Amino acid sequence: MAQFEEVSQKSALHPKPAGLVLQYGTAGFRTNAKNLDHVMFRMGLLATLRSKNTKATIGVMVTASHNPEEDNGVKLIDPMGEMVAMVWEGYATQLANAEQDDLLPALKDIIKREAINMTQEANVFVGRDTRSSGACLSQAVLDGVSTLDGHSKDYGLVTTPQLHYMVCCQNTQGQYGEATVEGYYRKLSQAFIRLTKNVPNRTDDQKHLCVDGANGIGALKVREMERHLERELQISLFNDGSSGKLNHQCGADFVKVQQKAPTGVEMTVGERCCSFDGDADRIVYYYSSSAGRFHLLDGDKIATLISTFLKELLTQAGLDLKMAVVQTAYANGSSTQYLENTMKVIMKCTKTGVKHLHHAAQEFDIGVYFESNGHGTVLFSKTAEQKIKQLAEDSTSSDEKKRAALLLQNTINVINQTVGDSISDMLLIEAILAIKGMTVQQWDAIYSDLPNRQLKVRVSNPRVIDTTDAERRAVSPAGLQEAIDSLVKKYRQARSFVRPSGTEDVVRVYAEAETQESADALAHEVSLAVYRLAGGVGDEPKPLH
Ligand code: G16
Repeated sequence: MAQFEEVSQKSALHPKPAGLVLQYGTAGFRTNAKNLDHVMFRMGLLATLRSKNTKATIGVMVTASHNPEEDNGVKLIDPMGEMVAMVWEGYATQLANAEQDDLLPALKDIIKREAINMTQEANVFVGRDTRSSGACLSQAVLDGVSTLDGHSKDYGLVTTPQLHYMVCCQNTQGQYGEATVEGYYRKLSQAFIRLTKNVPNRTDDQKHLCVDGANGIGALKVREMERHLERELQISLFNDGSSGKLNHQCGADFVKVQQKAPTGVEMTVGERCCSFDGDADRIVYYYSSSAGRFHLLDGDKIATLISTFLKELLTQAGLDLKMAVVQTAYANGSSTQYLENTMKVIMKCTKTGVKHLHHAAQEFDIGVYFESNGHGTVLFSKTAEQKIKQLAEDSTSSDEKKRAALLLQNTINVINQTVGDSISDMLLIEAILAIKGMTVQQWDAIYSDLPNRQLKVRVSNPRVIDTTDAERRAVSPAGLQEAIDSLVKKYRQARSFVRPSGTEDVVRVYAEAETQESADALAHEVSLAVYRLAGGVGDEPKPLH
């Protein structure tokens, strides 16, 4: 077939560095941008196959999200805007690692296994974040698509969740919205304005928010969106990319892991601030108190705020819908306890990676899922959406029920259900705070986080660590879990786990305990155990204090 000859010819223009082995990790491939040209070309080929296979549009987002500027990566998006199916992650890894001569056989193998009709049309949407390597790399994706005669649409600079949204809109024939960036702004901002417009006594302070754009794509896009918000939300934007470096000492990952304010943000005492990450699919909030203390409101606090709000509305509406909150092992123990025991919400715990949380959330009428790092959204089942719509349109229902149903309807429209989305989550949080007349301090006071610490340990191969029980226990290397168990016993209210990162070449260590000193000491001791038992490289981890 002519297509296959072209694959052979064109792939030679996107050569694979010999011996390089990469894995489709937590959220796609991620490494130094210099090593990614062949991966991008091949992901263009794979997305075309996936499109033929599903008879739908597929998305390819060129981004390394929270990683440093010099890295890049790629995330594949399935027809409903969700992360690509697991079995295709495996194909992605096979294709990325095939040496030049093995590429065509690897491609043919996928075609055979999935019984793909190569005469079927294919459509691929491509987007990229602001990394300087992005333009060339997305061109390589487009080359891959055209090599297999696929059609493509290049959205250029967009946030990751915007591309997920476009894919979903396209495949639902516009039912989810219009597959344009303007359409996205219109849908979200109209819902936000409907939610907030009639809130009585909203002060200027409540309408004002400081946003740290991480010097990335989120900064560009939030600025574009602002004019649609009719001053119902007034944003002071910092780290807008005009001078600082992407994700450097700023952005959601920095703020969450370091538990401190980003550089470049002028915060006044008590002011509500938030940070996006490098591709604007995560968000965390924070403020500083008069004593100079930094207060972080992470994904767990966001999930609590949203699920409390939704539960209240469901009660007011008299709707019997099953709601659950999905978290990962990183969820602060206090948040899980509060949601389970005080709020009486169904709780689920999955492995890290929104693909896992998303699937777990789909099992409920309303699934609120958030990772502590601020990556999350809310999913509504078709049944839930229909019941809410019926109630909102029912002329016989009481004013209270109708009001709750209308709020729920607009809430659904402000949310990007395809994936976590900094901009959409920000609008939802701002609307909830406005409707509830709540300050960021009152939100923060819902429960107190257990002090915690996250560390990274470099080892020669992070994958020697294997885990079970939603990553809460290590099954290898031998002796590691026993070591963690005996360290945890030394501290009160303590918990710790370790797992290989799927986006960086490190092992992640998490510890929480009754005091910050204990959490820090435990995290350090567990890091040492990892270093010694899992083949640490470089210097031994040093104590934090
Ligand atoms: C990605 C994933 C998240 C995950 C994070 C860290 O985020 O989408 O679900 O929590 O990586 O993963 P890991 O601990 O395996 O490195 P992002 O925002 O970087 O795409």
